[in-house]
Amino acid sequence: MIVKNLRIREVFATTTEKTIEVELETKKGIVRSSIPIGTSRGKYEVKFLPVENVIKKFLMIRRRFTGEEIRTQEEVDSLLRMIDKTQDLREIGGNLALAISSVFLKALAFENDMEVFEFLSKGKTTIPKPICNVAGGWKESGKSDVQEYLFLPVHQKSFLDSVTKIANAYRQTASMLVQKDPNFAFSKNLESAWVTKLDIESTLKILDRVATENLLKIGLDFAASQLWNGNEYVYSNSGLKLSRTEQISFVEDLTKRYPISYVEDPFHEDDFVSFSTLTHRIEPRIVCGDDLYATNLERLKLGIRNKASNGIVIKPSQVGTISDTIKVVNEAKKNKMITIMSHRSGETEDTLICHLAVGLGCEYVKFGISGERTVKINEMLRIEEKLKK
Ligand code: 2PG
Ligand code: MG
Repeated sequence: MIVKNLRIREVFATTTEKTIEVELETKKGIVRSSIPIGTSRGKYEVKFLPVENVIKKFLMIRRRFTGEEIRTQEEVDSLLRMIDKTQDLREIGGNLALAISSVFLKALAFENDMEVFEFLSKGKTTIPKPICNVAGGWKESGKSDVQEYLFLPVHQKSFLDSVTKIANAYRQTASMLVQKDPNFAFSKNLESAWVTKLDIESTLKILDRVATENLLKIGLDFAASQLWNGNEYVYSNSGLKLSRTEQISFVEDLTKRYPISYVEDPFHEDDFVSFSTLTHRIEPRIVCGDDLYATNLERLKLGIRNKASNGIVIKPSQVGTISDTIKVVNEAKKNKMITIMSHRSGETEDTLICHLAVGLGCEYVKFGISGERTVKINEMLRIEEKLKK
């Protein structure tokens, strides 16, 4: 595949911040890739450079690709790693690296007349299950105790069936919040989840009823690096202040009293030991690391050695290239960990993560359920239809 042209432009993310879109032209046609923006970025992620800097960097490195013949994803990603030798891609920016890496993945699939998920998958694939953010708060809308309250299916008949149940549950959650939360005003946060400042127990009582009625389970993303003040976990709405060991017992107790089957980042991003204790105590529930691993192979290996968790959140924008993303998914799968391909709070209409999730055989996809998040949900439905043929 010969690169005829490679272009960049500024586009908007759903947060109204600017991000980048890279466009690749070959004899076959044009494909594009745009990059999401995280709000609570983990400290182990690759560096995200401001759009103006990225454009300058792009103009400097574009000639390394244009006119070249590219045959594999590895060629693109090793070239990127040769151009920027820093681990965290601080020279060109993880956002620029991923835009280039992923646009080449799309072009290579296109060149082979395949959809990206088909191009990536080896043999038979199954559709992942959805985990959807339905309520919360956080930086953009005032803190809630837990960054995200999520719903996930118990068993999956089909992706469509699971999402239908979650969508019903999402609407019912709003009806219950109207009754129980005097401040509830149908506001939505950056991921189009309902904003509530009810404390954790009151929120879980509502979600328990709704989940049970819809045959769903509850997930919690504590994003606990944001709760940790260096000494204890501070929950502003409940007024709780918990030590490391109290936090372990607190989360364990919640999972035993409510139908919670998924817990993300219950401890700050350096506490492998508490992760390991909790995982051991509450298995087979999923305990997974997002900021803990930052989709980084070395961090994942550290987690595996410590038996820190049985699940890992995968965000390509945390690591910067498609090849690195694939390595992390494969290592996690080799160690029987559950992989959850996830959106970020700032998204674009790009649906690549759907294809990566299916093509790499992830067990779950984590999206929002409402608003612009339906772009991803609907792409999953198209893929599901294709898989059934
Ligand atoms: C998370 C995400 C997405 P961010 O913490 O899991 O839901 O947020 O945008 O900060 O990656
Ligand atoms: Mg998270």
